[in-house]
Amino acid sequence: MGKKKALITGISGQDGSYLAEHLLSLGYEVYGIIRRHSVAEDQSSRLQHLSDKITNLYGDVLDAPSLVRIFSEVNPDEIYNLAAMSHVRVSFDMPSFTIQTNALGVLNVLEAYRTICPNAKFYQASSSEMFGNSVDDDKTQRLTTPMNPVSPYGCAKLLAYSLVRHYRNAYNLHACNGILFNHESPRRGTNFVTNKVVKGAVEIKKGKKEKLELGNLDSYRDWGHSKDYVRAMHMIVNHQKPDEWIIATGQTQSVRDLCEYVFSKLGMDYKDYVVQNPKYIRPEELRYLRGDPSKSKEILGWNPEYTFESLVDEMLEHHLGEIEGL
Ligand code: F7E
Repeated sequence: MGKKKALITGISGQDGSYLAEHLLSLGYEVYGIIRRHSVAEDQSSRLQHLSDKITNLYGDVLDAPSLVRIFSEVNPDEIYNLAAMSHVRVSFDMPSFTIQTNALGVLNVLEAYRTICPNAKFYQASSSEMFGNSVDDDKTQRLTTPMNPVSPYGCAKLLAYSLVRHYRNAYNLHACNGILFNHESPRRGTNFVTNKVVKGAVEIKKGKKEKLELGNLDSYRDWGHSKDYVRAMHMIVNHQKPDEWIIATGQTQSVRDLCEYVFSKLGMDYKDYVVQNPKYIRPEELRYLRGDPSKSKEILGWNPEYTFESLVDEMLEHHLGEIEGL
């Protein structure tokens, strides 16, 4: 039997690059869809070390003909739909684009899947942002917690999630939803709060910056490592029954806890440097996330290797190295 073929939309993102590495290590042939960018280097900067091992094809989830061409050409065994406009605050500025990409784009992908390669297995990158401010009495979100999204991003992800379930049932497809809580790494964009705080604190430590401007310090997130979460994606797709899964650590920290940890690791007090800028406050905020991953642990055997501390330490090491290298 030849190698299994995996097709990843959004391969140029944080998760796409780690997933490509993981699938290569398992012996897969990896194909990715990338959008054209005027700076060619920017469209695949996270993939440079893999360039001779993967095949990237130009396409876009909003361009249905490109999906038809690519799905026919590759004929994948597994499809990972990670393409999205992934920044929640930006989704308030670009609601229509967000909903087109994160919801209608998924519909385009599902249609190409259903009509061209219905025997493939499909993974959809669903998100804890779908819960909005719903939380169970024990301060946890689980599969039964109502979903009441509070951002254009969350609304679009909820529509996509529902479409995946509908396509599974209506057309008997092996289509799965992974509801992933926040997951970070040194490859995280620096406009997400973890990498923004780590990079900002390192720059302050090195005298390259005086203040760090943030929004709401009192929201809580369940932060894991992207490397652990892409392993879960593969397990989800390869479980015998297509289903919904929560991937989270079960721990929660506030943005303030994050600042305290990062600055104190560098021998500083965050209160001397962090200032609030209203421009980073969201029109409606998801205040608290803590996921219950027990089903994924019990049935898939998934377990995260990183803790909050080892995740942040790895990000710190990365940024300290970058600055040293200047
Ligand atoms: O914000 C607060 C902000 O942008 C986390 C995406 O991967 O996870 C991510 O969405 C928290 C929020 O991630 C700043 O208000 C304070 O409460 O890092 P974030 P997110 O919005 O939780 C979910 C699961 C996804 O699916 C998304 O794709 O931090 N916060 N001050 C700030 N956030 C940012 N970005 N910048 C600040 O200055």
